[in-house]
Amino acid sequence: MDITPPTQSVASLEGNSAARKNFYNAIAAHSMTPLWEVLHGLVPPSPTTPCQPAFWKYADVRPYLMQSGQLITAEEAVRRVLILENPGLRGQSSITQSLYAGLQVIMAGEIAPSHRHTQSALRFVVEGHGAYTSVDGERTQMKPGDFIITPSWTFHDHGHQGQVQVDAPVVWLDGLDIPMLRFFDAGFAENGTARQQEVTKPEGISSQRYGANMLPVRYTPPFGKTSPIFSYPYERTRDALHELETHADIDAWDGVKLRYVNPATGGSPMPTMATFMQRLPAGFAGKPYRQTDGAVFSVVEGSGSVSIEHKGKVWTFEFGPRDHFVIPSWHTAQLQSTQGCVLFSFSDRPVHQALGIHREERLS
Ligand code: GTQ
Repeated sequence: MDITPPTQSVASLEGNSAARKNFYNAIAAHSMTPLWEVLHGLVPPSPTTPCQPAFWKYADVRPYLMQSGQLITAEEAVRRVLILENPGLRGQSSITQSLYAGLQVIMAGEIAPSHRHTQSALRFVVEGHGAYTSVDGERTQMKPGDFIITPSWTFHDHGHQGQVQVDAPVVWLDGLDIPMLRFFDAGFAENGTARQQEVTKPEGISSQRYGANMLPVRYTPPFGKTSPIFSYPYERTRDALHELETHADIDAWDGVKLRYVNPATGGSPMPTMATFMQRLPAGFAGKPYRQTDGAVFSVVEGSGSVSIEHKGKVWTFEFGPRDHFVIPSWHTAQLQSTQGCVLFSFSDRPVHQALGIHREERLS
């Protein structure tokens, strides 16, 4: 058997570039393209996200939120939101490749009409009092620091019960899995038949039924893979973090960090998004870490800084209350706080975990 390799020399192969171009053009007409030209980018040695570290200072953002309140009503806008668009993903309404974030503002007396969609939503209340959200016939009051859920395909509307022209607007962070559902082409939506859905249940009933570390004996999940609790009030989260800071070990990377759970499963509150609250004690200088799930942060209390490093480039954001920032996938982050602070964050970690692709490195 002849095992001599093909005799074409490297030099003559290089002379092939015109022939290759012709070949690529020929196959392009048949909707084909050569893998060898793109292979390295398709399976990179480590994540190469276009998502950039980004920072929104609330003092810069707030005046625009208030201006939007003069330009359009919540009713006309349906949702009066300024999208926090990642500078590396402009035009895509995305804060990371898989996640959407925006700041929604509702003025006293306004209503954001009822609709539902397959996209899951989280609300993290940033400022103001008097707003509520209704989900599946139950109203939940929104207070600063509360984490509230809108499960996939449940009718929801928002409102502000304060006195028109008197009470301050309410602002919350919306976190949705919009880019993920767009990727999967699995988005459906419809409007409610009424502006506001009928309130059919007493306020707080879901917390009483599912939120006391107990479940009904014959529990069936009311919202599929999503937590049966709509509201995780800040009061309880804050107390837990405060006690843990005083009486438990402080993690060298995270400070004191808790994840919110679906009480029926112990898993994340929503199938696509994990949510966290952490406290950095005063004088905390965290060790560096990186993880595949890019994360969006909302600063609740206190101040500090985050330093983000990637491929020799460094970003440093000095943050205070109501500021927002993003740590992209596989960027090395280090948290620091002189005064102490509380940080809310969310990411697409449950999806990474479901797929068995989640990676985390805690560096020293
Ligand atoms: O409140 O239903 O920021 O449907 C984006 C899409 C909020 C909402 C957003 C939405 C909503």
